[in-house]
Amino acid sequence: MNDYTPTREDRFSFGLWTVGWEGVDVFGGAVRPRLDPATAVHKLAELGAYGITFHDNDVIPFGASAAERDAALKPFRAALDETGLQVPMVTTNLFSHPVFRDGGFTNNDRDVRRFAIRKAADQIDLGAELGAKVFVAWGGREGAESGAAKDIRAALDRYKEAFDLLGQYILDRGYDLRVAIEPKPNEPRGDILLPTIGHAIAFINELEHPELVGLNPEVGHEEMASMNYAHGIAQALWHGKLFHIDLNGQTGPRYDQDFRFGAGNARGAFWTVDVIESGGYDGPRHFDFKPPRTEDMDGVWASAAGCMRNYLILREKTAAFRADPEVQEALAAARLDQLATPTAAPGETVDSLRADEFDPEEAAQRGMAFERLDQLALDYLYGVR
Ligand code: GLT
Ligand code: MN
Ligand code: MN
Repeated sequence: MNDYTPTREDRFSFGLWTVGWEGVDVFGGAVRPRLDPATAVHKLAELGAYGITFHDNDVIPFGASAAERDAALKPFRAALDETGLQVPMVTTNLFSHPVFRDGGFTNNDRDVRRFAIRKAADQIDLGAELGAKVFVAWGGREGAESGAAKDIRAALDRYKEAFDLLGQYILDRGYDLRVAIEPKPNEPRGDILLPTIGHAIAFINELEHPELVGLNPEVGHEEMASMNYAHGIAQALWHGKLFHIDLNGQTGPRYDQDFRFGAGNARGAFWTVDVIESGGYDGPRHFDFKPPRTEDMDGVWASAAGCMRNYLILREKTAAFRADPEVQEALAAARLDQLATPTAAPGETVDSLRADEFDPEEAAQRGMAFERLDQLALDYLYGVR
């Protein structure tokens, strides 16, 4: 019997800011002590993760001198060397310091925008040095609370400018690294730019180097916007744009809950794992969650372990679902094979379709047999099959 113990081959990674979250929220202060980055590396390695990701300021204090930066990085690098833990992704904090009160890349203040781009480039340098393949851009403060305060078209021009400059920088330096935009509809801003996967994909098409930029969709962020996460990442895959993923749990459109993966919308999590495992995604399985404020450090590690355990449970269930002969029969009854067949044969035109003999009244009688298929999935999810 599988005991759902993660191994490095499972490629689970965690943001340092997740297990390191001290519990500061809008209603209260820290409930847990600062987590030393090197300790986090050792503990995650012990739990079976293969990677850790971080914002510049998760490790290096804002405004650090070169000497302070080196001193902060030294024990972190040592821990990476000792454990062999990878750094598959890095990101920049363009939202915590008061200078970013109106965002970074789209701040109305030009000097702040120039500073934000330099700050991101510094973290791209560090990421490339540590072997990261993805640079995540979560623009949580890029947005507005009111109408006239932000000219959205001008802000998108500036957003594009930032990605164009950074894309050129990556090319000029010859880095093997791509950028992944993380959409979110709101929180901390009243409305955030690039609020969903779809908005971000359309934006990427306007960039100078669209091939360098893709997505890092987060479960909770899409569900906050009432979107279907599994559908969203499937579309991102279809566009060749699923560069990275932020897995966590959310219960419907409300504040960003950041539950551990598998908590929250369990049915959504089932289809999420199904798409990740069968849809051609080959990046890290990255968790971006917040261990609730109720927990002490033991609870934090239990929560992190739970993310991986739930993923492995769902991976087993979705694989069993796909392999089940009754499911395959139900898929055929639901005509998934027909959906996979091109509507027109090679060389056909609209005029050839006119030659069809078709009785809509007869076709209208056909049920789609989806409920039986979905019940088989739920039987697996609920553990009775
Ligand atoms: C922040 C946010 C996350 C982003 C992180 C990357 S920071 O915790 O809530 O969704 O992925 O910047
Ligand atoms: Mn979130
Ligand atoms: Mn995230």
